[in-house]
Amino acid sequence: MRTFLAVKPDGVERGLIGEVIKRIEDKGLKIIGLKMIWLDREKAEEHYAEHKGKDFFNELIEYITSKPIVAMAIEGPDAVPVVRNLIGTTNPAEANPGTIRGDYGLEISENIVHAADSQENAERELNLYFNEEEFQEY
Ligand code: 3AN
Repeated sequence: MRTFLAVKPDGVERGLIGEVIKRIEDKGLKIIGLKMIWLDREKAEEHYAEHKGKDFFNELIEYITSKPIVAMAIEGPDAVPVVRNLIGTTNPAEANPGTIRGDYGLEISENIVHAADSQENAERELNLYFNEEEFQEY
């Protein structure tokens, strides 16, 4: 199974790219695609389309486009739920210690990483950031 993860602007700025990669690799998951990109507003709105209309939408788009992000395609058994468990719950203040958000975050608006929450969203998000031929199968 494949999933999509992104280190968000606060994670990039704080120098947590390596820490996130380490946890994914330590778990035994395989990174098959990796790139740093600076989202424009249009692409950011497409990514977060499900949140359009919510009161935090504008703040979310401003934040996700404020600095580069690091996008990853990850492969492994049950990659979608396994990566969701690695990152922890949306609100870092409530996320369990041992998870990325639990160990490094405090604010819901700056929660370090994003990961797809279903197989359907994983495929949608992977298609948004990668072309199939960019994946390295090894
Ligand atoms: P997750 O990132 O755990 O899948 P979502 O999809 O519910 O969580 O939310 C997407 C992003 O929107 C979150 N990572 C967070 O940055 C932001 N967000 C969600 N809920 C709120 C909120 N109540 N206030 C501010 N930002 C929020």
